[in-house]
Order: sequence, then structure tokens, then C-alpha cells
Amino acid sequence: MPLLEILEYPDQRLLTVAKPVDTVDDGLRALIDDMAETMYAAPGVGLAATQVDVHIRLVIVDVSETRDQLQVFINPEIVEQEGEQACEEGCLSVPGIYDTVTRAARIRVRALDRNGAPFEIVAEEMLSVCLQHEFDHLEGKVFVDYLSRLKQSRIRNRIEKRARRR
Ligand code: GNR
Ligand code: NI
Repeated sequence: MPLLEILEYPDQRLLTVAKPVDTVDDGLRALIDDMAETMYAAPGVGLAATQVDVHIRLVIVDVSETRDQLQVFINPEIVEQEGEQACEEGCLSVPGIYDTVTRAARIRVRALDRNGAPFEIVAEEMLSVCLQHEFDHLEGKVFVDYLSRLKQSRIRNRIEKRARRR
């Protein structure tokens, strides 16, 4: 199966707000499989459909060390959150840029799995960080949006310089 192309900041398509999935069918499962292959190849710990230019509410993550614990979240909702944690984040759509973002420490998430069945999980630590990062993509948001204006303009400059060298 082909690897999907990952959109890179500041691509305007990353600003798109994703639409809810209305049917979980084989076509959607084929997209999930292609996204998983793309995420593992990158390599990344998560991928939102937004990043591959498909604007539906679908996210995959795998925070396991063994890279064999894929988790699929369709139409995810954070139904509870508490506490705060700061984590150094990166993003496949903002390659080579890392900075600290403060998010909720513990979240309860409701979503559909790859068979369309509803489930709920409580996430902490890396899974919590990663899910919040992915859910932001569905809202057209990337982690650099949390940084100061100065840091954002430095990041834009670095990306422009890099693009000129290519
Ligand atoms: O691979 C990724 N690593 C990561 C590290 C810290 C916080 C969030 C992430 S998600 C990122 C993959 C990605 O860009 N998903 O949207
Ligand atoms: Ni990302």
C-alpha cells in the first residue's frame, strides 16, 4: 500500500476543521491502514486524517515501545479533563521543530473504534499528550499555535530558509 503524503506547516489545508465520520465502512478501514503504514514509516506516535489532507474526524496513535499497539479514534470527544502537564512536542507536519506545550494531564475520551463500536478510555502521560495533539489537528490547530508570536515567526523563518535551500 502507498504511503500518504503528510502536509507541512504552514500549509493552509492544516487549518481545515474536520467533519464527523458518518459511516465506518471498508473504505474508512482502508484509509486507517494507509495512515497506520504512513505513521509507522515516518516514524510518528500519532497521525490525524487532517495531516494527510482528509478532513474527517479520525485519529490514530501508537505510544507503545514495541510499535504494535495501534489505537483508532473516530469522532473522538474529550468528556473529562483534569490537571496539567508540560511536554516537549514535535509534529510530523512541522518537521525538526520541538517545543514545550502545557496540556491537561488526564483526559477521558469517548470515540468509535474501527468497527464503529463506541468505547471510552482514560489517558495519562504520553497517550494523553498525543491524543490532545491529534484532536487539535482535527480543529485545524498545530502545536506551534500555543507558542509565542516571536517563536512562531522564528519557526516560519526557519522553514522558509530550509525550503529555499531545497
Ligand atoms: O510523532 C509525534 N510525536 C509527538 C511527540 C510529542 C507530542 C506529540 C507528538 S505527535 C507526533 C506525530 C504527529 O505529528 N501527530 O500529529
Ligand atoms: Ni502533529
